[in-house]
Amino acid sequence: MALGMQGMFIVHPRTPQLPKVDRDYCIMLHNFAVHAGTATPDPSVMTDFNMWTFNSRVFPGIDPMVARTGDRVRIRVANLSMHEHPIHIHGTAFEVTGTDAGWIPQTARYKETTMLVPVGNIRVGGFIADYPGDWAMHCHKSHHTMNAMGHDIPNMLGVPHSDLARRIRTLVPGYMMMGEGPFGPIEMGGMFTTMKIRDDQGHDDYGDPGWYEHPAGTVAWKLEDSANG
Ligand SMILES: [Cu+2]
Repeated sequence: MALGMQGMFIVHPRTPQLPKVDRDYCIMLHNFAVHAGTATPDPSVMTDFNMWTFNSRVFPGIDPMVARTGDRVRIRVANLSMHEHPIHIHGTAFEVTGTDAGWIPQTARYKETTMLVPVGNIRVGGFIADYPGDWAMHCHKSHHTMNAMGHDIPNMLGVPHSDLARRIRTLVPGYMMMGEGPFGPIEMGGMFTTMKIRDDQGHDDYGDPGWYEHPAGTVAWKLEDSANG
C-alpha cells in the first residue's frame, strides 16, 4: 500500500436510485515518502510524507476534470492515506451525497465547499456545473499542495531560481517547477487539479479544453494600468 497498490471498486446498480449524473469522477488520495535522490517510495515512513497525490499523480501532472455547463457532476473521494484531507472546490459547493457506507438520505445531505475526507473513508460530493470556467479543486492543507516538503532541506526563500528548472531539465527531461497557467506560473503541486466547465464541452468528451477564455470585462485589472490607458 505504501507503494500505491490500492484502488476503488465502484458498483453501478442495474436500476439507479438516484438522479442520473453526467460526469462521475473518482479520486484516491494517497501519500508517499520519496527521499531525495531516490525514485522508489520508502514504505517504512509512517507519517512524515512528502508526496501528496490524486490517483497517484501530482499537479501539474494531473488531468483536469471536465463538465458541460448544466451537467450533474459527482466526485467520489477516497482516502487510504495516513492523513485526513479537506478537499476544497472553487466556483461551486459540494452537496455531500454519500460516504463509504452508502448514500445519505436526501433530507440529511448538506453542503460545504470543503469536504473533509477522513482516513479510511469516502465522501461523495455532487454539484451542478452552473458556471463556466476553470475552477481549482485541491486539498486545503497548504503543504499538501506543495510537494517535496520535508525536514533538513534549505530554505529557498529569496534564492534566485529563474534558471533552476532549465538546469534540472538537463538531468530530468520534462521537469517542471510548477504548472503554467494563463496568468503565469501556478504555484501549486501535489493534491491540486481543476474542474473545467464549458458551454460547448461534448457530452462524451473528457479531453482538456485548454484554459478558459474569460469574457471581456470579467477579469480584474490594476487600476493604475487602466488610468494610464
Ligand atoms: Cu491533504
